[in-house]
Amino acid sequence: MKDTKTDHKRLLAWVDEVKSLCLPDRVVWTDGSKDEYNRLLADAVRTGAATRLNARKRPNSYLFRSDPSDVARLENRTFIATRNEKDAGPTNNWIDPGELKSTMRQLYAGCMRGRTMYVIPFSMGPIGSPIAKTGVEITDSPYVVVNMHIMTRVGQKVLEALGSDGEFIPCLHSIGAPLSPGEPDRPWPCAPIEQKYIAHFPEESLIWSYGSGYGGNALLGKKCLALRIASHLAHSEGWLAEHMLILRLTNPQGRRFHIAAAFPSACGKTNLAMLVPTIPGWKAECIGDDIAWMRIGPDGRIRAINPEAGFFGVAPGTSNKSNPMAMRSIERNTIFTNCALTDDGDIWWEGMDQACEHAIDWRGNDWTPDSDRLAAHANARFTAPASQCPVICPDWEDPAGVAIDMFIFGGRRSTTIPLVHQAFNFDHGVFLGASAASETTAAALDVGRTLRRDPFAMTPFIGYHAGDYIAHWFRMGERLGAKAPAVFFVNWYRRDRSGRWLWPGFGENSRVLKWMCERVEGKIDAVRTPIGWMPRNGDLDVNGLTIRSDDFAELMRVSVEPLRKDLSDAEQYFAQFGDRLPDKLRVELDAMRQRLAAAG
Ligand code: OXD
Ligand code: MN
Repeated sequence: MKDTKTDHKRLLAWVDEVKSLCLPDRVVWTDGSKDEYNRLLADAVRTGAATRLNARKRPNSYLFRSDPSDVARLENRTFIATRNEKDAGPTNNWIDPGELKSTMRQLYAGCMRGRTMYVIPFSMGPIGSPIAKTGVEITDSPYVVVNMHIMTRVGQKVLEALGSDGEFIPCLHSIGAPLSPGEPDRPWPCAPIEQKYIAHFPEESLIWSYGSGYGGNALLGKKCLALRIASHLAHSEGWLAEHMLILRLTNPQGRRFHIAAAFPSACGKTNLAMLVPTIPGWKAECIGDDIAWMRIGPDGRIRAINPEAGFFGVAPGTSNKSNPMAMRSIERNTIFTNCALTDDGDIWWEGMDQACEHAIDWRGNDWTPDSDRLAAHANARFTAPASQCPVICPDWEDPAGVAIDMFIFGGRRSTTIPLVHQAFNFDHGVFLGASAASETTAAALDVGRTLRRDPFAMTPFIGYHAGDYIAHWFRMGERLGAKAPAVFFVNWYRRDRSGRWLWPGFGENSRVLKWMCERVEGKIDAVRTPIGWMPRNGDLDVNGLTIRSDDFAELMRVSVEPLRKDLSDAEQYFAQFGDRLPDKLRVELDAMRQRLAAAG
């Protein structure tokens, strides 16, 4: 056990309490050093939990394979435990906090026997920044410790900033797999599904997670703290904690625009965050790829920081075509989870640039292209330091954040929603964000696609009632007044009748961003349509792009009938919020209905 380098009484008392409950063999305070990181990974290789990749191919990088039952976030096992069930709202799973704590205390009792309990002081946001929040995660997973090293700022310097009485958010995690004396460990120990709980107690800013070692269930700074608990805090303190990338775009004249954009999982958020513009003279720099914390600054504008320090990205589909900057970010010092291992000791996944003839798949079995299984799990991940991204913005860690010029919402829609439209005003923008939806599957074309309503891409991450959350966005708009960012809605995924994509996407999306910037600058007019402002003929720069004019017309088509159906689907969804649905949303719904009636 390392010497404890804090005299923070509440923290020490909590660590003692958890130790007495979970009964680990030893307690280690993580110091955040390179040495500690390397030592933990060397141990993981020695015990068979990880494979060190070929250092000539991918220096200082490792591959972990999870248990097949522990591969993703578990929305059904994620709980918002508020005193009053109504406060969790219809989009969250609720259990009474007393009952949940008593169930989980029984699971935690002795759950770290035979293991080391790590105490990880971490900061979300630059250490000491007024926008940052401190958390302390207690875990019995070395995999969690090394991932937290990359995804957050960890260790002694956080304790120093915390001082002897600073506020911290306690985050308790156990994989739920105690070891009896002499019992051999498994490469990825975890508890059975029915014992897994990802529990949030927002009224006391407390997180308890049990049974899963994977991603958002276990790296508690990310979805649990930076979104669910932070969204609850943001609601009461008057700021925003959002599932958004942050991007800086610079036009050929040197004017900078800052964009915060929300898309549901698997809609290309990381790709847009690291966009390489195809239009001459434009430059894009990444500030964050998943989470934005935003406050109104002294100048009355909304300013955003990325609270994370790394990328926990979905690997399959990432390639030099879809995201060259992500490929370069993961060339070294990266942890891979559930990717395939090639014969020359590198990683591989479906959608990578080069084909693979033979590999060991994510379950540890031989794999060839003839296998009827995927080589990498569809939710295989890379964990890489943000500082390794070649297009990371030089001031991405500025504690003051960047002033946001525009919000973008979007989803995966094969029909109905055009490539781009702009909200008439901020309230209309809140309506666009609130009614966002995305297709959950791209299986058979135009049959069996299910549409999931996902307000602000936050459904799994709102730590309180979703109706109150929408009302909070309207209130932020009232406070921002004329300084509120412009709001846009995009759909990169529209298809023609045969299922062919109509828009090339990736770097070409810069053309759409250029139109937005010109709108923000007030340089160009737009066409008023029932859903919002859209580009006039010739305003969207398609120079050098081979796109057929009939495809372009289809991409931009606004048809009343499908939009009416979409509106009624949204209304049915909103009905579940009852009297917590803000009046302003009802006003926007009525206005949209009237505009469609007038157009039809
Ligand atoms: C993520 C997610 O892991 O949104 O970022 O699921
Ligand atoms: Mn995400």
